[in-house]
Amino acid sequence: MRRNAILAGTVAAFAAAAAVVMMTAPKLAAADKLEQLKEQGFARLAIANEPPYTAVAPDGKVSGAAPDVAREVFKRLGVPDVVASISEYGAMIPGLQAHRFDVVTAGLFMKPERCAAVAYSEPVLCDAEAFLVKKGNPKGFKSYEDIAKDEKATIGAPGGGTEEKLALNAGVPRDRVIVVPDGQSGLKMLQDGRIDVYSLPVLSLNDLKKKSGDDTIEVFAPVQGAPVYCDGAAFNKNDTALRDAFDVELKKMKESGEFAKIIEPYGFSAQAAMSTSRDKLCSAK
Ligand code: 6CS
Repeated sequence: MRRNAILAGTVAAFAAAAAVVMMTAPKLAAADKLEQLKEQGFARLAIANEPPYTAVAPDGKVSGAAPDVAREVFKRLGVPDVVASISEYGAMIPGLQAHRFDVVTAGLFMKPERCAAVAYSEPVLCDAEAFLVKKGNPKGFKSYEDIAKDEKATIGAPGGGTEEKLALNAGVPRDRVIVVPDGQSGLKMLQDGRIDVYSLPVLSLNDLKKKSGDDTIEVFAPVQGAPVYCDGAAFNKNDTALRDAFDVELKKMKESGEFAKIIEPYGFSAQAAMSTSRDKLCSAK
């Protein structure tokens, strides 16, 4: 009889210990994530190479407003460097969930469906949407609906990106929404007449147009009916402790003016990011 009582007690003790481990393990893992990055010496960023949001120079140097903010925040957290890998927008969230990188810092705009899949920081970069079109905008495209109505019109946009979704949601048929891997490809496709419109955020197209030196094209902005979006740094859902630590430093930089000093030379507005919040952007209709 006594032996059974001891056995039952032991089993109960083991069950209680297991429950504690189950409850605290994820938190410990999350808190350890920052320790792991400190030991690793760098954070792995996903970027798109879409200036001025993100850029990789021929020598491999990573810049752009989003990586520059992330580099400074991680430095303050004790993670001395960042390394970046280029990803299509549509592959960023799956890559984050597969732990191929530690954070997406690429202008990945906050939208409810993305907010459900990742842990966003507070807002960093805000921008409206734009169209790159032939000079004079000969077909008069001012909205995604205008493109839907013109049965022959084609629009280029990043695969899995916001502009692709906006075009499809506005009624542009799938076969008239052309996936474009990067800015240079989109520019060339427009110049060659293979698409009628190339859509990216305003600052991206302004940068592309300026560097092209091509006066036969122009930027129409803002696209009518499209929201102004803001991105945040996007973390794996299990890394909310790391995300929270990132937010503490981001808030200090917003309050000190350091945040504005980093993003405003790229053309972004610190005020636009500081006048909204993750909660507002993730609950937007
Ligand atoms: O978040 C997005 O999906 C969009 N963000 C940027 C900065 N460029 C294009 C992309 O579709």
